[in-house]
Amino acid sequence: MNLKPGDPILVLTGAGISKESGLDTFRDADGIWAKHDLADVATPDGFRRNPALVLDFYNARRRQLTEQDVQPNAAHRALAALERTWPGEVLLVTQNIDDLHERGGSANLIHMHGELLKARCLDTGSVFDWRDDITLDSRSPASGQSGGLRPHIVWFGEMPIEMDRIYDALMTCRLFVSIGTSGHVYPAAGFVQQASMAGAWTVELNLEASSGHGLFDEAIHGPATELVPAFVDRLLAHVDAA
Ligand code: BJW
Repeated sequence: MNLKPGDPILVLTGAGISKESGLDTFRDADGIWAKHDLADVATPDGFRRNPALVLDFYNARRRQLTEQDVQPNAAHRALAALERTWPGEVLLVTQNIDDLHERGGSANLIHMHGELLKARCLDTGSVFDWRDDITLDSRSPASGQSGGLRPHIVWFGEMPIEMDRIYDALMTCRLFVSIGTSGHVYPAAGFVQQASMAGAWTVELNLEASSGHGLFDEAIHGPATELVPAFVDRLLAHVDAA
């Protein structure tokens, strides 16, 4: 890896980074898609067909995040330390809808698939902080309509958030690190090729080889709470040596 202190870094995270905090991944054997049909709970059609089912699915996940003792782990905290210490931009793009990166201390962060603790007005598209259940009767603060809210989540077939900013960062980063994602969902699964074509060194840190592991310059496999702090230490050694 030919990286200089100050070179821009882009980190992509997925559900695997929050697994050791107690949140399920999607495609592992015990994952969310083993218990729920994604066409029912994670598509605009599913929401049109049965909004109560979709709201319940996200209400339960929101309650788990706010009521159970779900805390950021060593991997979330290590990425925050990287952002604080690296003498250049560290942009964190997460596919996760939990708030564990923020609570771990990260600030330069894009939630490309939305946020569990936000709600969106169906009429105006305005987005609000929202920690309670969303029900069929919840009133939108923007339109005043009862039943006028949906979770602020990017479902299949919808455009992920802040894609222009992400593509700009993919073109300029010198290091691209993908953590805890299976590489099945686009456009995130294609980021490694875009960063690589733009000249970045690319690294996968994942429990097991992802579907696109062969596209990375380097792939290290194991639990995020071990791999990420060790990798951040390795990067920060560049700063100490400079
Ligand atoms: C550990 C670990 C530990 C376990 N330590 N690791 C080609 C090009 C473009 C689009 C498409 C395309 N083909 C199809 C599409 C459309 C579609 C898509 O990708 N479908 C595929 C299934 C084929 N994509 C879309 O519709 C997206 N929108 C879109 O494409 O708009 C048009 C567009 C075109 C071109 C440019 C830009 C835009 C929207 C996707 C929305 C995804 N939504 C979900 C659900 C909502 C959020 C929620 O409910 O939480 O987002 S699906 C679900 O998958 C969720 C996740 O964010 C996402 C990714 O999952 P992730 O994070 O990778 O989890 P897993 O479970 O798959 O993997 C976990 C990994 O962790 C595993 O590898 C484990 O081994 C590992 N792990 N423990 C480290 N301790």
